[in-house]
Amino acid sequence: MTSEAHRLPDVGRCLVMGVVNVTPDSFSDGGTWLDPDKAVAHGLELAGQGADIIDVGGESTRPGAQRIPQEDELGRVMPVVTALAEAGCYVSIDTMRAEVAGRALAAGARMVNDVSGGLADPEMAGLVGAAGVPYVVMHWRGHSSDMYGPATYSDVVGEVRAELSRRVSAVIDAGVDPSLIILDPGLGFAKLPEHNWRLLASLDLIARPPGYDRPFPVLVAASRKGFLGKLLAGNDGQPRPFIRSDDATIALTALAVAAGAWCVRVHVVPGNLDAVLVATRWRQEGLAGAR
Ligand code: PMM
Repeated sequence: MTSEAHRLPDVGRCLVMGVVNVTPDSFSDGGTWLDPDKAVAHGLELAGQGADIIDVGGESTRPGAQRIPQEDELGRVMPVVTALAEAGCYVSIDTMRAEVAGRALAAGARMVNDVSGGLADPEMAGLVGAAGVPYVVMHWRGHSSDMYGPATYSDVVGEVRAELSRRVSAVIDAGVDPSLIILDPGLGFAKLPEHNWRLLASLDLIARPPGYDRPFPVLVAASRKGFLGKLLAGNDGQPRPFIRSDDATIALTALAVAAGAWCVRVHVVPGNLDAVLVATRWRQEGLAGAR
């Protein structure tokens, strides 16, 4: 283990995580990158466009999705993780399974992105702790087969913060270094559009779950999500198709960075990277003015 493995990536601005979904059914790009060669080429393209991290996932979490066998997930992600890591990319493995995370880390992945925040697999936090790699802990209330059943909140920000606080404490108890934890409000996961918007307007609070004074880095993954399509619905009330919500994603990236996001997870890099650069500069000036 090198000391590099024990630090969060830092490029002096919000990081851009490019998405490579090696799945037949992810909601915006399902099927496009299922072929390993195409997935690798896409990851290299995202990296070439300036993505700091390439997030490789093999299990769709679209609303209603059923779990897939572990062997299928491994078969999808391993060739892609291996090739991208060999090419020098900083690879994050998007999985809820400790076995998949462990195999991906052994193949050169350097970060674990777990949408279940350690809830789906009791072995995950211990594995990540032992590996000493950054760990994205997302707010999650259950598998995507019932995405909106648990989307009931009387105070979404308070409840998400409290539930994240419990996950942070559990993963630290399992051996994860607190300085390697990244929090994610889990937009769309057991969240209706009004919940997503309220959480986005409260990123500073998400960074500080109860019991923790030091803010955690926050990852925002709004790219192409259904709540953007709903906001952009035409006069007929039909949601805008995912593929046409990239400009709205870019707008949201700028706002999230200005609000202090540490990383944005996006499907399209160039416009989002520009938004990150603009908003980082804007934020620096605001922080300098406040001193
Ligand atoms: N959403 C998806 C997949 N992975 N990871 C994190 N940390 N946060 C998310 O909100 C998240 C994720 C589903 O979206 P996709 O189908 O566009 O990948």
